[in-house]
Amino acid sequence: MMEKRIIHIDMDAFYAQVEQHDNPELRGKPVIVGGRSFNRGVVATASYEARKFGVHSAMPTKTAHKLCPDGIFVHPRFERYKEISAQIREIFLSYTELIEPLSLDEAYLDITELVNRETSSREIALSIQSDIFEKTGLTSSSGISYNKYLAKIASGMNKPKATTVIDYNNVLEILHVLPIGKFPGVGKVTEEKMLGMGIKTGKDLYYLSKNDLILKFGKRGESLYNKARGIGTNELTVQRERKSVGKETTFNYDRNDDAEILAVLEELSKKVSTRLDDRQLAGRVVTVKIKTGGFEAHSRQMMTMDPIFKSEDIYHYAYSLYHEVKEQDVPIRLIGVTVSGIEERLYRNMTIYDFIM
Ligand code: TTP
Repeated sequence: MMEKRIIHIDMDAFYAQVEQHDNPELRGKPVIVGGRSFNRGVVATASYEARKFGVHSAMPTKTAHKLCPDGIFVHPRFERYKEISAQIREIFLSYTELIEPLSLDEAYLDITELVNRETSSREIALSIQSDIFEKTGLTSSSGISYNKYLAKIASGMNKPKATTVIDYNNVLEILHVLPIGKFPGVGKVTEEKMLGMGIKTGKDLYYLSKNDLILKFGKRGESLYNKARGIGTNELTVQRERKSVGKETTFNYDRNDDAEILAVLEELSKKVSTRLDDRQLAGRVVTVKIKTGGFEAHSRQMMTMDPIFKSEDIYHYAYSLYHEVKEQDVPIRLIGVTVSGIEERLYRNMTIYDFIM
């Protein structure tokens, strides 16, 4: 079997670059895209000029102001980013249908079939990046490797405007010096924990035994062990259109106690939220359904003001729907909550409310 060739493509400072592209007077300047509300706003991203001041994604706008008082604060224009994202996907599709989008500006492509004696994977990546630039005027970076997580590491290594290959001959050398926080799947919390244990780089990780890692990090220990060694999946999850995300529970006896049932509903809302979050999705319709002890099914649904994904927002709607659908003194055997009207999320660790000016 032929070794897979996976490309990870990621636009450079995406939202900020779009703003600088569309408004030439912003070029070369520290541009900070995000919520402008001084007290509640959050930075979505910053141009490379602003990053020099230490400004970064998910930082409160207030902090960004302090670090970079001359920064130009810009409100995000999600519709525009979505439009460009669609143009980029068209370009990907002109190469292959094996695409796994990760967010608006980021995707894996499996180009194994396109590589041959005349055309290397690097040339294909460069060609995609130059198509993107021609069509949108925007720069991107790409990483190429034999599995997904290595391709992702590679695309981040030499940003911006870079094309980087990780192969068997350089993989350990690269992983050994990689800061632990740069390993995909190692979030802030795990990073802190690792630093506390003296694990600073991929090399430190490499020298821990599998048993030790499993002991300290549970199920993820094995994946961390593999990640230190260049081992990871090369199978893309080619996106299907998702219509809804729902969870339900059947009780082991019919229930009538509101507090008890609502506690379950809250748990279900959390699960739906996690599912949406994993896939960077949000939805506009919440449905609660119940089945009575007599097997009658009832449901109610409600449209939300904005696409939602946080568990407290889902539960907020589910809570009032429950009170509409549940009849007093009629015990139920099943309850479920579903979010539909699904769309891709335009912002990650924040809701639309964080952008209120
Ligand atoms: P990223 O690709 O993570 O970052 P980036 O494109 O801004 O910069 P880099 O060149 O370092 O890759 O995110 C893509 C877009 O998603 C980003 O431009 C803004 C948005 N975003 C948020 O809204 N919140 C976040 O916390 C992050 C990380 C990104």
